[in-house]
Amino acid sequence: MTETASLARQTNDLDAFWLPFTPNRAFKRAPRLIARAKDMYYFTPDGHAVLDGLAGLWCTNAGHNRDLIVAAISRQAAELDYAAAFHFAHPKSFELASRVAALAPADLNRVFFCNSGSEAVDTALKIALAYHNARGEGARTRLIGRERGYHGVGFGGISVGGIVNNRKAFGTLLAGVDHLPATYSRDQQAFTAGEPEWGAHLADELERIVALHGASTIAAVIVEPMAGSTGVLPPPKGYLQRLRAICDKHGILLIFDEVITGFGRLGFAFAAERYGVTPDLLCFAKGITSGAVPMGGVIAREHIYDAFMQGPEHTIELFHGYTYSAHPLACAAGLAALDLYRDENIFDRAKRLEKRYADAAMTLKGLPGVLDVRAVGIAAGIDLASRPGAPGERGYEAMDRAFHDEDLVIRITGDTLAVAPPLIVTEAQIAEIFEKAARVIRAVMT
Ligand code: PXG
Repeated sequence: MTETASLARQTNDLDAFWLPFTPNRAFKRAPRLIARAKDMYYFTPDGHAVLDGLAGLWCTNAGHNRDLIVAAISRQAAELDYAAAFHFAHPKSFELASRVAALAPADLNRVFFCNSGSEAVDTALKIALAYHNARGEGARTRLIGRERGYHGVGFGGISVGGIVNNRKAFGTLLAGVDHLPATYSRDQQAFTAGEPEWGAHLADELERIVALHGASTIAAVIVEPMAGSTGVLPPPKGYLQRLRAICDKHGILLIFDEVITGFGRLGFAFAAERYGVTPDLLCFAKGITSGAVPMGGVIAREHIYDAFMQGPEHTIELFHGYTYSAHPLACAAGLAALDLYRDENIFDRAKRLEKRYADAAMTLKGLPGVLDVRAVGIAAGIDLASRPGAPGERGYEAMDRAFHDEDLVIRITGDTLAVAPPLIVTEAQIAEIFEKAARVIRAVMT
């Protein structure tokens, strides 16, 4: 070790780590450090307990450091650290795929594994293109996303995504992408708990896009059933059904990005079940392992998979995959997480708590500067008025104060707060989270 490196270790130098999606300079001036976690709590290096109001980043749905998952990972690490998933496989990959397929509705029953939500999205987009290609409809190359959509940070995901800051610095992105309008209108739906009545007609914009480009050029439409990252936007009543019908009419695949909504966030294994709409491809990540090991994947309907199963049997059907697809530690963590979800009825628990959660979130209505509160499942978005000329400043201060003054982790996007705790949250903790949030909101309204 060089002298400098050894000094850096001793001083725990903050310079080398370039933090993702973080204002690095502000963070390094006043770091928010987390050293341990258990169930609903993080602990700072000095042992301070901090309530986790965001389930990690929408992923630790069963709570942190659950014994069953910890034990499964450590057993697996000792037994089989790695096995390739190209041309070989280990038993738990099949077991986990079967368990995931059993949770998904209808004939969504073929599971492709990757390592993150971004990879899941790029995988789904590539499967959609290759599916049409395999069926002799190779002219279907256009992909349709939605304004305010978040589909991770790969080039596919930011191309179909609809968040300007995630797109504008990164060149021309994928060609041939169009966007549906966002489904949110404050005038029409402020302070609605659950799915708003207004907005199903916005699905008809897909007909306009089809008329513009021609159905025979469009491969797929991708949406989050509930947009999480841009501030918890539940789908308008009937909207997803209408998208499904228009896709069917024109032979367009429908992809649900359930990276946040999967594994219980909306009270069901998948939002597809809550809304009674079956997509052709479903992206998942995060909750599959309750956040403990990186993993993502795509569930395909059987006929999609079958369309690839042609040609000589020794040939590869889909030229796509990752070194760590179906990683043994991720599969072990995934199986343990699914056991916990089942044995503790965690999805049902989320469903039962939904009304209590929405009521608690709505107590923020009427506080100064609160422009809207939305709640669905165990998720809430709270829009705060921006400080004149300084968009995002109030939100950032709220997140920082929540951590330092209230021992609470919440998420921000601009001046919108997101609150989505692990699904093991108790009624008392729900009340506590929103009482803390109320004090933070009052404090930043100066
Ligand atoms: N799709 C959706 C719907 C997501 O929410 C991704 C894809 C990408 O997943 P990965 O694993 O590649 O990060 C996500 C990720 C937030 C926040 O603050 C949300 C995500 C990630 C980080 C922060 O809302 N979602």
